[in-house]
Amino acid sequence: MDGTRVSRFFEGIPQIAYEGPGAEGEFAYRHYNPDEVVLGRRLEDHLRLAVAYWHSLAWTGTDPFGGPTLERPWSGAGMEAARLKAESAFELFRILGTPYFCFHDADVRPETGSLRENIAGLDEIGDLFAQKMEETGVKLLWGTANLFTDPRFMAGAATNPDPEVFAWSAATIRSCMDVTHRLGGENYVMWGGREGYETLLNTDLGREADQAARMLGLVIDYKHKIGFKGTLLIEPKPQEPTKHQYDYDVATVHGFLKRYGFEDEVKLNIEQGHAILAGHSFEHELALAGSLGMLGSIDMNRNDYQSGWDTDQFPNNVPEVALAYYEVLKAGGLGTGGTNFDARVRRQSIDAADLVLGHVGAIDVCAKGLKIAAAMLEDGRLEALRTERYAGWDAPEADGLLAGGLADIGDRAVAADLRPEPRSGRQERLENLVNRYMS
Ligand code: XLS
Ligand code: NI
Ligand code: NI
Repeated sequence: MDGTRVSRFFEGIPQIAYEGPGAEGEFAYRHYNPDEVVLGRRLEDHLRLAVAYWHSLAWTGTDPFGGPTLERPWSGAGMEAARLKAESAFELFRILGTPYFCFHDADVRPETGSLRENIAGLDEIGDLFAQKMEETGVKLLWGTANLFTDPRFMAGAATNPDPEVFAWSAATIRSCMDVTHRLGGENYVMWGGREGYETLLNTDLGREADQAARMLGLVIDYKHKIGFKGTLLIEPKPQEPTKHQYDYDVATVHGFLKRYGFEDEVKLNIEQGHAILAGHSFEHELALAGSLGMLGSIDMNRNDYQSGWDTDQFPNNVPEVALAYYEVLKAGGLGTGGTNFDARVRRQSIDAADLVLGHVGAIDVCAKGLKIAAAMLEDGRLEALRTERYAGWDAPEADGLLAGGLADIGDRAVAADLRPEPRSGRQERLENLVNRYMS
């Protein structure tokens, strides 16, 4: 193993430590003190930060108009490069002090065109991960299968018109669940990849939904068969790569799970950028998942509000992140989930320092956001005002007024000559209150 190439790449980059808001240099955490206790829990245990292998190790900087810009010592095909990439990954985790990582099979092993060899490559890197995890204490937040990059998946995986692709996908998912289980992964994620359509002219929507449900049923059975105790998570996204992705948003996935009876088996991995693409805010998706009892984990990033595609930028908007964590805290925290940085540096950010500092800034934004959210919750004024808004429903008169059927309620309302008084929703006052926590 050419460890010197890895250390040369990260040369001059110190291990990042908490130095407080007054820190002078770039290579420091100003807000992320893992041991700081917030609402009775260490910050590290609230956030459960994870580095995404695909963006931070595997991505080469390509875009639809240009080739690779990010030259890494571990770039290249073959198992030797894959092993070097794994060494580099753990060096990055050490520098950042992040407790978790996430990966797809295709991020960590070469694509060989043979199922047998792909699985063998994954298993070999899995062994290397096991050893590095043992040495460093870094843990696996989730594993997942890449069922979208190779051309065999161009018409989907589970929803493909070709049953052989379904079988290939099943074999791949099984191998990814096996390695996730073996590494003590705390969740297993299913993002729809190319489960969607480009044109309705060649697509049977009903059949494809049944195929997706069939695969999910197999995954759930297998999870129980192998005794995997982690959480199964579906990650909604409305479009990209397909024109219409079936797992559009939280509400759509919830409907799908209910329709096939899987709602108690699966939770949701919610990504900021995907929420924006679906025409929602991040906090909307989180609040809805929270109210459904389905909030599982978050893919933290930010999306460009003008672009219309998934820009996967590192988060840097503290008020947005604070409102997101407010919903997370209200839902009782992340449970087995965490904060996975599904985010990448821009393709001109070619230096090792860019890669490291992209994470550092994002981690501080999350730390600050979570602390603001905790302060809002602890202070209680926002929740008190919300409760007060619905207080009428808890009054005994409401029970009397609303008893019985539509005709009973109607008769009573007419007899009482009800004239409900409009009351302010106080939005501006609530927004002003929220802004007072943000500084
Ligand atoms: C793509 C998704 C993907 C999932 C994992 O848009 O965010 O990265 O998180 O397959
Ligand atoms: Ni994601
Ligand atoms: Ni995404």
